[in-house]
Amino acid sequence: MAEKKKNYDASSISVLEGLDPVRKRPGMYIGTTGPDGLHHLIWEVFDNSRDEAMGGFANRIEVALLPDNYIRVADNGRGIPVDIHKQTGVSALETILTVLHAGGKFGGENTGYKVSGGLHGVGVSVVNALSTHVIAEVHRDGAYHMQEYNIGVPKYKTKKIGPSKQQGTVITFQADPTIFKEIVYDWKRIVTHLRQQAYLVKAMHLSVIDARELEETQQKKLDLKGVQYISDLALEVPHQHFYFEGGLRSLVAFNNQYQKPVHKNIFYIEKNEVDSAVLAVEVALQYVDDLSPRISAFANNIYNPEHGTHITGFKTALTRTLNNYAKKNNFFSVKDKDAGFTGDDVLEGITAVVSVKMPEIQFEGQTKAKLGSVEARGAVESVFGEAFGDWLEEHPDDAKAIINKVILAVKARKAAKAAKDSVLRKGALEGMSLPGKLADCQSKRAEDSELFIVEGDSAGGSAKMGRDRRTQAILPLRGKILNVERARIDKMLASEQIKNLVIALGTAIGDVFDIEKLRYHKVIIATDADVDGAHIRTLLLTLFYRYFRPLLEAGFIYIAQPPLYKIQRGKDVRFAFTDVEKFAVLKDMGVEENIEEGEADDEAPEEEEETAAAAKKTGKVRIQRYKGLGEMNADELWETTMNPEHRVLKQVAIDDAQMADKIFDILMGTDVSSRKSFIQSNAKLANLDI
Ligand code: 0RA
Repeated sequence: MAEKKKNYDASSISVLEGLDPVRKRPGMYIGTTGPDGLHHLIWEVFDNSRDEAMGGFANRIEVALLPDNYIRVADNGRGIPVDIHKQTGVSALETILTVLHAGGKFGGENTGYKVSGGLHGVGVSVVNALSTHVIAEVHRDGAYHMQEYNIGVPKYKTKKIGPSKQQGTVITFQADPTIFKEIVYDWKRIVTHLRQQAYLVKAMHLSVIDARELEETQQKKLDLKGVQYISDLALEVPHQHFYFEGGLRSLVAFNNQYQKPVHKNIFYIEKNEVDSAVLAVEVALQYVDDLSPRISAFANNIYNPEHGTHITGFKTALTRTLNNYAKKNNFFSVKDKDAGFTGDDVLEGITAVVSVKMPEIQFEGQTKAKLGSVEARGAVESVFGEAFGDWLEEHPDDAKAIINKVILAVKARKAAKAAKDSVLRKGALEGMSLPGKLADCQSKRAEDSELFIVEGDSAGGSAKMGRDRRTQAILPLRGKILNVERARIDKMLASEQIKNLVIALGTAIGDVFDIEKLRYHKVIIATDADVDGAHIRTLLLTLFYRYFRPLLEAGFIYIAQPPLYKIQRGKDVRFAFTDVEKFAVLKDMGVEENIEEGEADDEAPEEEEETAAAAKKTGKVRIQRYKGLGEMNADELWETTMNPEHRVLKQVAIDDAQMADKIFDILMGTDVSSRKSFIQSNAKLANLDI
């Protein structure tokens, strides 16, 4: 690609520091040495290539997962400089890879585009320090250069291998297993993160390839020397390609793919060089037929799930602009003195993405979840407000549809408020005695207490008998709970089931929600391993997602994993949680034949005992498939599902709030056809994996 800005050479690197501190305290640089930190290595290397694309110097990036846990990131940018750096006396390439903070000092004034995000942008040298092996390849000025490193130490000087017609950088690294607890890359997570990144750089070709497992014939093709893109080798492996001409506009369209838009056109504005503190503001939005807002915020391409100053500015401008437009175009009745939209009214059903780029950036807290820089607020407010006002004037059909949608929200708000006030103020929840259905635990310390939400009265009965009553409380749920996705708080609390649950949790709900009052630090959903069970679980997760999100964020919500099979041979009783485990158990018992399969609810209990007794004598193996929790007796339920020493719990995490939101939308929202196709295509997945 053509060079745009002033030429850069090695002399601009100024800060010098070795890599020892990184290996001593990796957490300081990449957060954790768990899965987050491991994946952070990829983001770190990718970010450099992405910045090269954002600057207009590259338009193609490839991230490849290779055998032996190698990760490879390639781009067609300018190539990392290879000339000798004055201060270090070694190549700029070596300096960037072996000197802490050196990478970040490129860009800024030199290139005018690179913006540093703090945790991101710690530099590729950190990745080098935490890798057993790194290969850096540079195609630049007609030549192909290379250098390798072991745990951050160069194996040889940067060397010129030969001529090259290509241009760009390829970084291949292998994370150090003595640093990371476990080296397992999560394909889904990588694809999700990179897709999101692809939206942030317009018209960038981004490929993600999973070439970890290759057949022998394919393996031969994988001689990487001099090859810039593995995609070009046409391997038969999983891969994804992302290319979004419209940038954030495409992201809004993607977020709305399962929704019903209330107007046709997506609003979009991009403004560069807003003022001295803000390099760029970009906003896209479209309203859909839904109640909740979905706003995604980015600062320097870092996703901010907790929003911050840019979103504050956005909301202020949104409210003001829509009020002005409605007033000017006589949408408000003259008689109504209280006419006007509140901040909440204009957010109902909005899908928006706001992105800012700043040379100096401040986040609140360690995780970069919330933008703190004050300048972002005014910049977004003025850039977006002005552009959105103009757009409304130029798109009267869209404007009218949006205003009508907001007017509907106002009406609903007034109706709901009246109902909610009566429910909440009258103390329907607070001070109310615990529901009779709840078998509470003895402990009053939330840290020690667990609440099992159990499907059905019969399983509830077994759970009550089998539990450790000191710390385990049981709340049986009868049948389906209300689908809360589209219901308002007032309607929800009219449901006995939900009211019981809310009272049991102790936190109350809505404006008066208080996580400090939570009565259990483990809230465990225990439903059957069938379609109904999956549905109830989804409904509960929707409820938690919509109204008790802090509980999800704090990691208080779990899903019990009851076994699928009981396998018995004489006195030898074992449980299997998957089909694979079942076969392993059978193999371990030394049987592949002579198996008797049974289902408890086809047989009377006496018969079952007889069969078991017969099994003891003949050495026959009996396999029972549990259709529901209710089929287990109290002891079995305790032993397999409730006993903290043996049970398996799956913690529900909102790793990616957007992804969870999407699944709930599909499963619970208005768009019936996409729900159908989602359920059909995911029918085999037993767990709703959010
Ligand atoms: C420093 C200076 C220049 C480019 C880069 C670094 C650079 C780094 C990475 C990391 C991955 N891909 C990259 N591409 C470029 C500017 C070089 C110039 O002015 O020619």
